[in-house]
Amino acid sequence: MLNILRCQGRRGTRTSVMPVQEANVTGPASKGGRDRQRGAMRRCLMPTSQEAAAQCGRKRGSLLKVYEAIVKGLEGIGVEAAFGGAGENAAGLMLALDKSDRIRGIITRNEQAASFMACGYAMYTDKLGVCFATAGPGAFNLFSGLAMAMSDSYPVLAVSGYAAMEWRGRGSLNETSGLNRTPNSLAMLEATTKGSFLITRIQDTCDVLEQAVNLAFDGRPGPVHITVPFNLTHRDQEVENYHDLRLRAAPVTASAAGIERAASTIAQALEHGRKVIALVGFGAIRSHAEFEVRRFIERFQIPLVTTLDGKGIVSESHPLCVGVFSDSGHASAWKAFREADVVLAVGNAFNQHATFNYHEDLFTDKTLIHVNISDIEIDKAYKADHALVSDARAAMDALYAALDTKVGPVRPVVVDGQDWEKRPIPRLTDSLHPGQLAQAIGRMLPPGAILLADAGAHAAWLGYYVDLDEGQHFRKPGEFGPMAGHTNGALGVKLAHPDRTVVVGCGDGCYNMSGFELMTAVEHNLPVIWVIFDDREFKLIKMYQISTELESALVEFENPNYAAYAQACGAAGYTAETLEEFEICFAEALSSGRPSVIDARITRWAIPHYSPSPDGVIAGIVEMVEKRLRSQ
Ligand SMILES: Cc1ncc(C[n+]2csc(CCOP(=O)(O)OP(=O)(O)O)c2C)c(N)n1
Ligand SMILES: [Mg+2]
Repeated sequence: MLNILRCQGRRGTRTSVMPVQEANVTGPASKGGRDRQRGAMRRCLMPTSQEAAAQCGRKRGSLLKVYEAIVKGLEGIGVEAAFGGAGENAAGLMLALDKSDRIRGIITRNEQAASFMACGYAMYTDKLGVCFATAGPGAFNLFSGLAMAMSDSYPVLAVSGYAAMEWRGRGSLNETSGLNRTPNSLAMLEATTKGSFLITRIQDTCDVLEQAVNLAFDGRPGPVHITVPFNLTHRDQEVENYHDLRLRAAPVTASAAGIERAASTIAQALEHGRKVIALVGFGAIRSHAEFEVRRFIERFQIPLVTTLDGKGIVSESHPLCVGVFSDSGHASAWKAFREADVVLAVGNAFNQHATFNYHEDLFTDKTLIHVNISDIEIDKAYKADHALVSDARAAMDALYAALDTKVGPVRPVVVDGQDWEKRPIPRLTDSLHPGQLAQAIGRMLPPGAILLADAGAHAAWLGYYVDLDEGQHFRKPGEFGPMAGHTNGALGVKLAHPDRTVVVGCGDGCYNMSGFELMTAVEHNLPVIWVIFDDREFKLIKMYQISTELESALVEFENPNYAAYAQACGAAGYTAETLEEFEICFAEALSSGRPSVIDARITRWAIPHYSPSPDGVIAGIVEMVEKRLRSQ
């Protein structure tokens, strides 16, 4: 029995009953400037603690300290980066990371950025994102990233320090026991994770780590937290029972009967000439279902609409691709959705913007087949006629096989309008238009690039005007939606994908909140490109104020000379006031291999494409006016 003060699974996480599998152990991996060998898979050897200590660089016969054991355990499951902040409680972890030749320790300027980077590291991989912080204020700075991992299903481990147990209640520096009016970090971190663990005995270290990491990956992935009391980091505290981590997470797959029923529904619809569409979201990208989705829509000639985050799962120029279905999406996608009789929603949680503020009539007279890895998502916003609780890739594979036996050759479907081909850009001034900026980013984005938007109107410009090719990815800031999440998270993405171009299209408000991590990028030579949509305002908030109150206030601000700032940090810095200037700067940034900031000075006189209703802009405005009149 582990001596854990708090350890709670949440709704939607299941205790795995699968047999223990051997962990995959990768060979020595990249770490700044050191010798690297990558990826050789070997069997989990379960070394004795003395062997482990020897492997960890400590003298033979010595044992592992608590953070050395944690680092060694994480090395064994292929973690190659850990992001965190400095502190006395984290000091041992910083030393252990520095000694590791597999995990690169990245100290951020603010721990919040570390938590976002851990999310970025996990975003498109099947790897654990790791962040850490010292006790108290450092740990509290991790909340935003953990909340993002919680809502966007990233497997993330946060390791934090905790004041010495023997001093609990005395109010020692950074104490967060909840006693005697100290803040209660266990309660707070438990509320923001799938499970939070306090290690009270050093010999529980590996068991707790193993349990936490398995919980992070189990079912719908998410964040977990381990906190290490200061007294366990003292010199006399050693782990005598080190063992490697055994990963048990089993894939989530739907029942054969469920697949059969869903396939029959689609087969009958196709037979009777009813319109079937696929509505695909980020869950399908997380599960690497690109091939399965394309094979499915091509074989059965099913038009594809995506959410903003499902964008690009199949090339947006594919003849069956109809665009983005969201309030800032494409009219062609709204039309295809309106006309559909059956909607196969895959890896999609029906969030507010993807449902036009939970539009009541969205599924009236439609059959909804909903595939999601989490049963919590089923029926949450809209009642599903068929629910498949499954990993998206597994479900698409199984649905294909089942449907293939029921459906013969299908005549090619011509989708009605891909309106982003003729998206007009009204020009009121000569200055750089954000739509044109987004188009240029999309046009110049190299194959395999990852484009991240942050929170704000700029995300809508990018979602609407960028066209992705297969192999490229786009991500908006998710359901928790913190500003700075991707401005900082991009560094984690880049570390996980050193061979892919990573570009952030961020608002100036988002950049101002977090742009100091440019120094982290320079220090670690992480060549991310930040394109700042510089409109000197919180455009999204201004639009909201004007649309609801017909006035706006406190949303405008002045910006620094970002190019000069970037250069002062040792990065490349550019200013672009016209489209031509931007294209030159972006081309240079793409080829420079340096962290780069482009200050794109866009006009304020532009409003992104938006409709409050899938019936279109005019119908949406009428609906809004009606609603307002009804509520008066
Ligand atoms: C941490 C945090 N604070 C506040 C918000 C609310 N918020 C969402 S978008 C936004 C404005 C962002 O401004 P900017 O980065 O300039 O983007 P723009 O809308 O101008 O494109 C704000 C304040 C948030 N999502 N996260
Ligand atoms: Mg702005």
